[in-house]
Amino acid sequence: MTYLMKSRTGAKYNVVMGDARSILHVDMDAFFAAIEQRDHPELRGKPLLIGHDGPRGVVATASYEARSFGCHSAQPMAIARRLCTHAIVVSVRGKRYQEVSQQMFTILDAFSPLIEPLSIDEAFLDLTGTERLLGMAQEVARHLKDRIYTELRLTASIGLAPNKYLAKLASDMNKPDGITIIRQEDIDRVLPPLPITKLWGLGKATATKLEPHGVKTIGDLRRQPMSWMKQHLGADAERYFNLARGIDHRAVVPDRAAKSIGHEQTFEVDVRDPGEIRRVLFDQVDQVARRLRRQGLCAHGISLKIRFGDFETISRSLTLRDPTDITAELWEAARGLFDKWAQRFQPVRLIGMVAERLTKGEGQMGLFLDQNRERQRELDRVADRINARFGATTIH
Ligand code: TTP
Ligand code: MG
Repeated sequence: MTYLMKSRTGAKYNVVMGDARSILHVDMDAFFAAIEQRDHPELRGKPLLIGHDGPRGVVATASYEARSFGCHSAQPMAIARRLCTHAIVVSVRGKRYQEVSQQMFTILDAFSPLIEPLSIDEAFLDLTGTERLLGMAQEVARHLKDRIYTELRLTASIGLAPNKYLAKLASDMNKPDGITIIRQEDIDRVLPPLPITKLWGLGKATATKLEPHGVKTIGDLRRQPMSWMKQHLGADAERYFNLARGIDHRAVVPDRAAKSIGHEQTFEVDVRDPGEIRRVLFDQVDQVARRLRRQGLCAHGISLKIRFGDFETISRSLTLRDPTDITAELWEAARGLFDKWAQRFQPVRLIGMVAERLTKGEGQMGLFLDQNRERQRELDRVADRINARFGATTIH
């Protein structure tokens, strides 16, 4: 439990008891749309639909102006356009959003060593024990939002809570541009009225299944005994039982503990030009290599993921002769795999690259006697420094 206390001088500080944690969840507001409005002032204040404007097009996200007409992510573009006839449709600029995402994560790095990325625009930060260094969680949240706005001209919403589930729930409660705190003592007031789909992982299908039993809200579910839960929710019963009571012991797992680091991109239409796929793949390798180096990791293997328009997905992988974090070496391996596959190229819907079987990098210890490798490594270091100062894709 965390209590807020006031000292005689009026300064507030946290008294943490037991195993109480302080978890922050940050989620950018209308991320792709906000970037477009920032980069193109003429789009500000207008309803935007980001996505491909074709018969098969889907909305990636809608600006808040368009959301008031009922437009939202994953909606067919044709339907969104009907709901908001004056909306402006803007194509997805994946590379740009990745760049801004990296800048956002660089800002987060200053706030906690324990950062778990959840998606392109959201992350958990464990702030437990950082009060003396950074101030109280609320102040950290405000400061973080200010930094994001000052440096990126974008707004984020933040949730603060004793665990991951509640923090994520909280960040969604006052979107956009909000800070929401759920304290231990708020749980029994905040959770019961919410629909059960607010339980992490519980989808519409399960909700529809439970509805005939009179279970619509988290409060309804809390009234069911464990035997009922087991009967209707099977292996997930215990997890939902706990979540419904605001209990979630999962740790914030930083990226560096990740077993793999990857990037993938879905195209709006199938890409017929192998050269274009190769360019996208190069960017992915570059980003992955940079993340490996930032986290002091080397990959023992890589794999490519390729999906076609009919959703068939194949993968190709190889083990590297020496584990590496060197861009040129990872690219050589990825390019080799790709070119071999591309001998019988067919149009591609999604391309992805993953660095696998990661270990703490040997690179930093200067064990490499191979001069050529040392030179590559120095080049990467220079590029990383320049990119850190001037933004993500200044130099390859
Ligand atoms: P979200 O954080 O879910 O959505 P958002 O940032 O646009 O809006 P908000 O958080 O304020 O509700 O997703 C982040 C980005 O990921 C989003 O801008 C576009 C992309 N995205 C898709 O491409 N398809 C999807 O189905 C979803 C949900 C998101
Ligand atoms: Mg978001």
